[in-house]
Amino acid sequence: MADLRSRDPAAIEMLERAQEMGLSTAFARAQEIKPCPIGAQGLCCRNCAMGPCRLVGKTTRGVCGATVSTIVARNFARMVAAGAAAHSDHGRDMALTLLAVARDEVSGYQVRDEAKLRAVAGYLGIDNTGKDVRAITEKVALALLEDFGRQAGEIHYVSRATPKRQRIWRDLGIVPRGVDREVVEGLHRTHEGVDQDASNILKHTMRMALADGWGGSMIGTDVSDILFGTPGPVTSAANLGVLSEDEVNIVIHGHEPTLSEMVAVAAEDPELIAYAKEKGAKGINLSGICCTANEVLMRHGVKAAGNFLHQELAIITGAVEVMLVDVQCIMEGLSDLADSFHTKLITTSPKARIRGATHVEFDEVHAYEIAKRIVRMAIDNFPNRGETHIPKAKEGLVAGFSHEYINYMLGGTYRSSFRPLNDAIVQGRIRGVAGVVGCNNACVPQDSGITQVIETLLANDVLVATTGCAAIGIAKYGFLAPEAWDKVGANLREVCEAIGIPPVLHVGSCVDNSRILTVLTQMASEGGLGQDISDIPGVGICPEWMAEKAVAIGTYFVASGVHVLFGARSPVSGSEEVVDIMTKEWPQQVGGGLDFELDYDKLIAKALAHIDAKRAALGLEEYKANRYGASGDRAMMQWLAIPSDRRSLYSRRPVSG
Ligand code: SF4
Ligand code: MSK
Repeated sequence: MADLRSRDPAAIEMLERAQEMGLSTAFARAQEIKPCPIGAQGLCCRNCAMGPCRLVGKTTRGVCGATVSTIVARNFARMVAAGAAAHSDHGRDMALTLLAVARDEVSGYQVRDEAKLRAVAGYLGIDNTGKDVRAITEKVALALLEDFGRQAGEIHYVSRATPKRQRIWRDLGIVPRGVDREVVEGLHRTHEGVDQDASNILKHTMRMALADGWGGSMIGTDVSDILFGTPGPVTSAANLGVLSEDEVNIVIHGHEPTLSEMVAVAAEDPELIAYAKEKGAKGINLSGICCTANEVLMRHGVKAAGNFLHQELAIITGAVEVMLVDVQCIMEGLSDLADSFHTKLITTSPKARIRGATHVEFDEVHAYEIAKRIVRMAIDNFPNRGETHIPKAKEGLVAGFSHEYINYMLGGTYRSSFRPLNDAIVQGRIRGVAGVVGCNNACVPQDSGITQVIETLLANDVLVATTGCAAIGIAKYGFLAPEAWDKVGANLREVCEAIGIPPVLHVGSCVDNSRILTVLTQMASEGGLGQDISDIPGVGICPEWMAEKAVAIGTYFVASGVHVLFGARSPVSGSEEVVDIMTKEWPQQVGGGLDFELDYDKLIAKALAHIDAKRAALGLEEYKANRYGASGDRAMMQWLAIPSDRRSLYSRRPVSG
């Protein structure tokens, strides 16, 4: 019988060790703590001191008279507000770093991708032709920062959407003005006694989410690319087996790439490597957890120790000298666990401190010195290591498919285009596309939903793009490696082999879901698949979500025209009216709906039915399995056979824009 805690044998191995050692983990706590059924359905309101009001049984109104649908909608809106705030605060910090780079206020950072800088300047209406890169950088940073505090008008990147999408947003009155304004207004509207119409609350929820997707997150992605380089394919590995028995293990965890980029550089500093050897280690081994892992994986090939539910398990190996965290998705339980081993848990953000952790505050001005100091702390801790137990499991992967690289790989430097992808969908070689994203959730078996969904979509010739913990999750089972072709439908396999891509494209971290918006917009603009994202045979799926950020992402995809399915939990099941608004009213308004479907078989069936309905609406031929054979040129296999230090001789550079 399948283990109900995780599909990953490495996780089970570590959970057995935890049990033997009497250690508490999220897996165990999820069994012990039964979720409140009232709150889980969105039916508990604690927005004022006359409550909390729990609307169950005969209670259909709160003390103030609030209805079930108002309360469920308000709770959902507040989740989206928090999620949008988290992504956007990350984006703001990136933009502030860019400004500091332009003004020479920091050392260690620079504009690494000038082509991307010029492309972003173009989106912002800034003259991008001059030679003064510093001046362009400053103008770009200031324009991006305007998008947070703007009081009226529209955020800049609205202009990157298709004309049809822009019209839909304007007609509905949901074009975001400024990121901060939409989130503040969302919290105001959901305060006791303000907006009491579920449909109206949820309409503003879309506006907040759009401020995230086309604002904060897209800014986060663009600035990271400008400062650290736009990703192209890299090979690496995932799972706890990437930890090393004889090297100093530093695990970086969280979200923002500013510190982790510096640590990646410091870990290769010959002086520090020599110091590690002095202490008896063979070297320094850097790996990542959650989205920090994705950021440094796709730019440096740094290995991924695991996804969200692996953070505690990494410490339980006893082999981690330092776990370095910044913001988001960091479990407070890490602190107690670290106390049971020699591991130093180091917090770095003034926004996120944890009792019991060592705090080394990060600032961009002294970034490299701080990174070196932390690496040194890890080395000093190596001799304190006790008994270790590192699972062997790890899988190879190819990551780093930025939208620029996808564009380039389909057509080459001089004819970059989404035409081959669109043609493959039109012909039925690719049935449709799916973004499979999001977290692990300790209340469902780890990775089970992610793998079932992706395996079945691939077998049905659906091309999958993935981000966040879903990306690391699926990587652990080998699906980001070319061998995954064996598990792919014959039609899709032929296309992947011909282009030279794995069938699951690793697109990045959580903020990089904005790359999927860009890809979909470019597909819509290419022609042949309608005029807008909502016409494309595609779906968004979040099988194992847990974070408020995930519902913000789901909502901005819906508002951008994508039909989105969530597994694991429904935070709106308490109100039929809210469910109807999301599944019936939203598709009428914006072309996409949000459907919480907890049965994975049904979720997959709904996704395929939606893709087929979109194909039919476009007048495309009905999809047929095995219509095309497996005859591709195995380009990716050949590419991987080239030693990594010689690959640049063979591969053309991805272009920005
Ligand atoms: Fe209860 Fe209304 Fe107060 Fe909510 S706002 S806690 S429903 S009285
Ligand atoms: S880290 S938000 S657990 S995907 Fe981006 Fe993973 Fe979800 Fe955090």
